Amino acid sequence: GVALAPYSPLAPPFCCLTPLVHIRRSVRALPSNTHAAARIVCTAETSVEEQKKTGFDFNQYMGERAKLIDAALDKSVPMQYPEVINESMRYSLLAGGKRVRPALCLASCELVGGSIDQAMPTACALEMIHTMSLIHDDLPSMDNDDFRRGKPTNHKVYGEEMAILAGDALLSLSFEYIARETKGVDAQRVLQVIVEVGKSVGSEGLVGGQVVDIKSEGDSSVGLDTLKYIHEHKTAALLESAVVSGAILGGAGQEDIDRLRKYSRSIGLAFQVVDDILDITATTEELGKTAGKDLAVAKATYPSLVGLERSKEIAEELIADAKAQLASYDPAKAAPLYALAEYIKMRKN
Ligand code: GRG
Repeated sequence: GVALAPYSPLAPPFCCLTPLVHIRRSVRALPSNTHAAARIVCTAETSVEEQKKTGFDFNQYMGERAKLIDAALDKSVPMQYPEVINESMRYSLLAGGKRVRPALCLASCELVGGSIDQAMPTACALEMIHTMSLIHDDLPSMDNDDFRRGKPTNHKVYGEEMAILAGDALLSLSFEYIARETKGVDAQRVLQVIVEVGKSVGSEGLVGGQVVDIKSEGDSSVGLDTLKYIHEHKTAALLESAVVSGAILGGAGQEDIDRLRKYSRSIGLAFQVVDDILDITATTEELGKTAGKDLAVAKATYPSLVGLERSKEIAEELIADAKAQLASYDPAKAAPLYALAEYIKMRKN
């Protein structure tokens, strides 16, 4: 694979801050090139092939989008008293990451005729929520992980108390941010977005998925239905609310919303199926987080239940279903969502 979008992972002026006072001795920093690998990585062949077909340069597109998103995120959490919590929030929020959820939100908004500005506050909010879920997921009481996005996890740097609070503060800020910063969108639509995002985070979304995931650990009777529930809630729900929120903010009618919801459900499940595959096929360096974790804790995954080859076919089928939902749009306008779906299938990290 090749790194497709090399750009500065941490926005100034905080790129020089190294608040590592709480790092335990056992934590070794990953090699310095890990950070670039924690961004958009695809196979060279695939991206070239896709580009020839569509004339759309996904690499360039995501590089530009991530720069815009990173700049907006940088502004969203200012450094102020008590500094340590803002530093901890910024540490994880600006630690890189592929920015798939905000990119989906912006692309969906533009597809239905909206602008980047209309969707950017929600795009930032989605990344805040995603980041807080990663911070909490990595805690010793959950997955107990040392590395995320190629760096020591939040609690390894700031301690558990601060990591919990940083997650809480990011979650709270996300909803405040949508309500406070969304401009040029009818208030009713902003409310609709808050409901959509809220639903995708709580017990009907991420939290519900995480609960069933935790309860299923070590249970060898977990089957495909339970696994699908976990994946659809823990991972797909936020991707769905990213796409659907973008469409709502861009002024979409019900037909477009329904179509894009179907698209997002397919890419959402595919995203986690690919995650399951990468856990056994990619290295810790490539992933920027510990590889082989699912196998180590005997977690049910698509490869463990249906095998690696069938898992790849399922991802392929889901992405084909997603792309089919875009058939009625102008191909040039749908190119970003089309390429994002393709990327989710081919991604290497
Ligand atoms: C949401 C209130 C609230 C609590 C959190 C811990 C938890 C409840 C849920 C876990 C959610 C979780 C960690 C799901 C995994 C989703 C996933 C596939 C993450 C990896 O996403 P990428 O590959 O990561 O987009 P980057 O780092 O690129 O952003």
